[in-house]
Formats: sequence, C-alpha cells, structure tokens
Amino acid sequence: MSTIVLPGSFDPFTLGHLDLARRAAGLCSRLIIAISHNPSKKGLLSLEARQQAIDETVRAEGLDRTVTSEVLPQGLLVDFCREHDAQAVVRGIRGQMDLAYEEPMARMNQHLADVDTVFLLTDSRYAHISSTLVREVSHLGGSVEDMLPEASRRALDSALSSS
Ligand code: COD
Repeated sequence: MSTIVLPGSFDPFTLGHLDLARRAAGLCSRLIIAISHNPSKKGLLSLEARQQAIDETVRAEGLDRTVTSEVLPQGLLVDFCREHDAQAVVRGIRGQMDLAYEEPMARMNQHLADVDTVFLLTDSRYAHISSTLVREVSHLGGSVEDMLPEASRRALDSALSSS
C-alpha cells in the first residue's frame, strides 16, 4: 500500500489544492492531506474549519475512499510521514517561485529521513490562485467564488463575518 502526504496550510483549501489532491490521489492508494499552521503566514480560518471544509469537499468529490485529512501536530513533517508509513510528500509547483521555496524543504526532508517529494505542475487554470491572494481579495470585497470549493466558500464567509 503506497501512502503519500500532501501538507499545506490550506487557509482556505482552493480549487488549485483540490486539483492537486485529485491528481496525487491517482498516484497512491492513500493520500493524507496534512493541515499545518504555517508560522510565516497570518492565518484566517481555524485549523478545525480548514479540516471540515477539506473533508466535506473530499466527500462531495467522491475522493473519500483514498483521501483523508489530519491536522499536522507540532513537529517535523518527516516524523508525521514516518508515523503514517508514508513513502513521499507531494507538493504543487505553480512557477519558479514555488520551486525556489520547495527545493530546500524537499532536500531537507530527504536528508532528515529519506522522505522524497513528488512535484506536480499546477494546472494552468489554477496557477494564479493562492490562499493568500484569496484571503486578500475577499477581505477587500472581491469575489473569490470561482476559486473555491463550496465548503471552503462557506468557511471563508463565516470567518470573515466573525473577524
Ligand atoms: N494549484 C496547485 N497547487 C497549489 C495551488 C494551486 N493554485 N496553490 C497552492 N498549491 C500547492 C502549494 O504549492 C503547496 O505544494 C500545497 O499546494 C499547499 O500550499 P499551501 O500554501 O497551503 O501550504 P504551505 O506552503 O503554507 O505549507 C507549509 C508547510 C506544510 C510546507 C510547512 O508548514 C511545513 O513543512 N511544516 C512542517 C514543519 C517541518 O517539517 N519543517 C521543516 C521543513 S524542511
């Protein structure tokens, strides 16, 4: 049984993330979406709200036989991979900037625990979408409806109305 971990902040989980998860799920028998608090990013949704939106989306897309989600505990991603018997991490590459950000992390995870990273090139329909820009656009009153699955839209609306 092959297991791959898709780590990320997913704040919120976008159509780009969904496309990545769907394609990664096709490469393994189990895909774990690991939701992380990234200290270098200012968060909006709680980790629980992100997980709920991901789980609803995964069910709605019929991916729940292969894809599960977990909140990443504090600590190293490679320890999480070891605990879950995962052979690799998967990450999406939208362009050169993503590659520059990902390369040292992938090398470090390889060095620490022999955990490889599989990179998937983002579908060009989603290459301009990032959670950071989605948060900014929606915060400033712009529409992000066509960038998010339904459950993420609801989670974002609810977080914005209570912030
Ligand atoms: N289309 C396709 N893929 C996309 C899109 C899109 N539109 N947007 C984002 N993605 C990809 C990203 O490239 C990334 O691969 C993945 O989706 C998740 O993206 P984000 O932005 O939600 O996640 P990040 O980059 O904030 O994730 C942070 C990590 C989980 C990498 C980080 O917090 C971490 O590694 N934590 C573990 C601690 C650790 O082990 N540290 C040592 C690392 S060497």
